[in-house]
Amino acid sequence: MDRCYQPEVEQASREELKRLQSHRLRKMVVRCYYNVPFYRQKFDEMGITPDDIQTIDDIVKLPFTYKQDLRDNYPYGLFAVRRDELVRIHASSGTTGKQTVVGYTKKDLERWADGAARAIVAAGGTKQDFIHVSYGYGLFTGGLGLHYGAEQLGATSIPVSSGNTNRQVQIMQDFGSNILCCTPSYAAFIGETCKELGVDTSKLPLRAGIFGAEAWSENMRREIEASLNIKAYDIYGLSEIAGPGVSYECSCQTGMHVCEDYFYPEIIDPDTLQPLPDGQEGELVFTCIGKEALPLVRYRTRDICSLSHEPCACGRTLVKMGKIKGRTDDMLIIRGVNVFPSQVEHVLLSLGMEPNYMIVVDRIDNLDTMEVQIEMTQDMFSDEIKKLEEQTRRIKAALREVLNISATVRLLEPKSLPRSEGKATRVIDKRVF
Ligand code: DLL
Repeated sequence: MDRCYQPEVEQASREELKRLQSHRLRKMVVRCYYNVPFYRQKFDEMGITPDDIQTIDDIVKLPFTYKQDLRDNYPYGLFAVRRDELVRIHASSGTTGKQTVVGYTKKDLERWADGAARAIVAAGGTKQDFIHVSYGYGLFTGGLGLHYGAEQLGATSIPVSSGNTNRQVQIMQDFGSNILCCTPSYAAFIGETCKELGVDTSKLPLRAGIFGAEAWSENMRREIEASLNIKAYDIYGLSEIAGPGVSYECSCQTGMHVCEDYFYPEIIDPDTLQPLPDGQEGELVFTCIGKEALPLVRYRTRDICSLSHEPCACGRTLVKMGKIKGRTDDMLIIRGVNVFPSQVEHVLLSLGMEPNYMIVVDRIDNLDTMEVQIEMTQDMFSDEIKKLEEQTRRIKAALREVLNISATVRLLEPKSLPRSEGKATRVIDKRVF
């Protein structure tokens, strides 16, 4: 059995959790109805009042909230507290349109730090550990999220932030980092840099990594574990709900336990909007039952995964969400076939390639085309042309088998694709819709 940071919640019975969730949902609905005009109007339109919400099962009566609602009420329109109660602002990166602004009260920050502390303990962290935080610090929630989680636990945070990769390796060696926190793509790059610098990672005190903020495959996990000689744990979060620590992996690594005392998850069919049972994949929806500043109701994350209430051998009773397959808005539709970048990554790594690739989608003569550009490893680079052609054929066949469409494969010279220090960009879509 794993050690837990807050066993009274992480190992609570389903009945206890349900009682707590019902109590918090009732309080939250009152807060939204009386403090947020946007929600009052929505509830009124649907003919519901706070009295209609008694238990957590009543959650299905509530309206959904969309990213667009945050944009329409930019920057602070959905906040449920006075300005003087706010202690922190963050914002989501937002590649399209306006970024979304989120706010936290002191209590919100403590609860978010609880989530991140739970994640560190679930990854085997203790007060004795040095937590090397290489997520970006700033409006992005990654850096400060793990930072406060480490301090809340009583561990020692090393707030390196992202970038300057040689220096990251130097700090890991000199300061004795035990747990590395960054995006999986940056972890892969740090592993590659260690190799280049001739650093023997088996000699480092580094034991574990807490990696999230982007989708990554099981093969990518194995690749990072081997290159850094650690155990790699997944962590999930999103600015609108809280940063990293909304859910986290335990030593069983069969899904991420959701902090469902603060963030209540549902899976819905994105087309019919109906809730889906355990095990079925759909869109993840969160309700912030434990937040004061920005208590979003049934927020549609666009992330695709499934939930499981199966007992976990780690001893935690908190529901688990499966690995995120992708986002509904990341999914590429190529000649009518749904393709997730994570599927491409899975194929490449299973063939022993490195996780350095780019997917280029275009439309030529009204037909979608997909090119997968892959960096050759040093070994491949020295191979003869015939061998390379054979490799290309093998990759093409494997991609076709998994994706059900054909793609062209272009092998690039080693180190020709940009490395990511944060969330990696894997797709260039040149089509005009
Ligand atoms: O990425 C918060 C975070 C920081 C999570 C550090 C984990 C570690 P946003 O920038 O708002 O927040 O992006 C949120 O990133 O809706 C998912 O699509 C994706 N995402 C986050 N964690 C994971 C994960 C942070 N473990 C969006 N696996 C989310 C897959 C993830 N996707």
